[in-house]
Amino acid sequence: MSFQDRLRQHARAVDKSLAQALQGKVVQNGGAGHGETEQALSELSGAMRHAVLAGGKRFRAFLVMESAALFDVPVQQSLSCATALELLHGYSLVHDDLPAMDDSPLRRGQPTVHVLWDEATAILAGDGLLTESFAVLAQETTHPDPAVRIELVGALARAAGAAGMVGGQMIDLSDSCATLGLAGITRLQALKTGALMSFACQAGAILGRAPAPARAALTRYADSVGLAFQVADDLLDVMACPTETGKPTGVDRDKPTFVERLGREQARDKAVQLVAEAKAALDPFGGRGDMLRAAADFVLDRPA
Ligand code: GRG
Repeated sequence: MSFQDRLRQHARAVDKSLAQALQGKVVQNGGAGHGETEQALSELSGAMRHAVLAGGKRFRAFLVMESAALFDVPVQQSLSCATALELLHGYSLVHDDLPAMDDSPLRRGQPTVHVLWDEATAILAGDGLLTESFAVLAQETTHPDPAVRIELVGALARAAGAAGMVGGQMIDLSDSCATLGLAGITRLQALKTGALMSFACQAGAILGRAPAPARAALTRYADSVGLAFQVADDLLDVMACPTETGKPTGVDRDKPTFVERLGREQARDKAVQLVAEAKAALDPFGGRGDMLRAAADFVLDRPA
């Protein structure tokens, strides 16, 4: 099967699983309330569903599914874990788009949650998605062994939290960001974007109880892919238009990016080099790593 067909196949399964994960959650739990209460909870549910179901490439989910496939993990388990990760990714995008952060009116070609609802609903929808993500990860469908589920919960919490994505976002928003050199930008992006990509690949290894060398190889792969993804994002920001990206472009103009520091050509060269490093990290898996190799190529020329 081609990479594009596999990406579509996983995305369809993940979309269905995400819809199930969010089905009736909020309203059922508030069933004792009166009409207005039910209406408020239904708004929250609608905002959460919009945040995750209105598009998305499901690239992180793909990484979970394909890294798990290396170790013959049952699809139901990797799908459950991929669903948890996409819920959490959805939260990060809703909060990132808020006026206090990137203040973006568009995401995935659609109005953002705070535009369609309001800021308070967007904050709560993000909070709801973040917590639901861990509820899904803790379900038995993710893995029958509670020790494996606990390892996943700990790994996702670390990747998403202050030592990972949240820390990266904080650096990104701080004044110190303007003076960052290449090493600083690399660290910022490794936290903000890379940490979740790294979790995606580690999750496959955790589900498959992979030995340490295989885990290390996947970490090297994910680090390079995560950075290449970000360089490609920076290039899209300066080269694509909003109809292509589904979000405003040119927004990084005041921020230090790989493109701003290196220029377009060198930034593209860097992304090409990172993709080659990612593919080389998969050598221990031989032909079984081909889908992940294709995923690294996809990052270079991905649609927004
Ligand atoms: C608010 C705690 C907090 C964190 C936000 C992930 C993030 C941190 C912000 C996203 C802002 C952004 C545009 C980052 C660039 C790379 C990136 C993560 C793009 C969005 O991911 P895609 O392209 O999105 O995989 P889809 O829509 O395909 O899911």
